[in-house]
Amino acid sequence: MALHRSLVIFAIVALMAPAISSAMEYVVGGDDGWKLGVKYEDWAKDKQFVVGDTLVFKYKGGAHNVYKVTGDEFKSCTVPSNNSLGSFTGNDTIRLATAGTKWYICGVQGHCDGGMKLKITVLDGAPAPAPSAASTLFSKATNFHVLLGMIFAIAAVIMV
Ligand SMILES: [Cu+2]
Repeated sequence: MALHRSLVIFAIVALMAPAISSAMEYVVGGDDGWKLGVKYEDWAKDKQFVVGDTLVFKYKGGAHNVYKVTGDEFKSCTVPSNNSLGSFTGNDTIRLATAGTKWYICGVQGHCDGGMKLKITVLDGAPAPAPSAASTLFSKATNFHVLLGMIFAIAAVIMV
């Protein structure tokens, strides 16, 4: 009986794990957060952002802020008159709702020119074709994970 229960729990965990990991939350800049002196281009380059993921801009409240801008505003470090991201709390969360290129800057005088600018490309929620061998392996592992979960779920049902 105890064995059956643990199998069912294992199956549930195995089935849910890929779903849980599908939406990512990214703290912009990692441990550095959102501040001067961080190369956000370098931070973003090895990450794959998809619709549904979340960006979190972490900074000391009052020291910085975050504006979503256009590509032209990004290039010229122009702060828009409206604040499209809501309040500046130092823990500003942005859900990536649509695919495409997104630009964010700090609106404090001189900070965008000083490097506080982030450009990312957001992909559609559907899994993109894996370009590298490592990614292919990972996606196969995920499929295997689901399959394993299903097998255990079926086995558990039969055994009960
Ligand atoms: Cu700033």
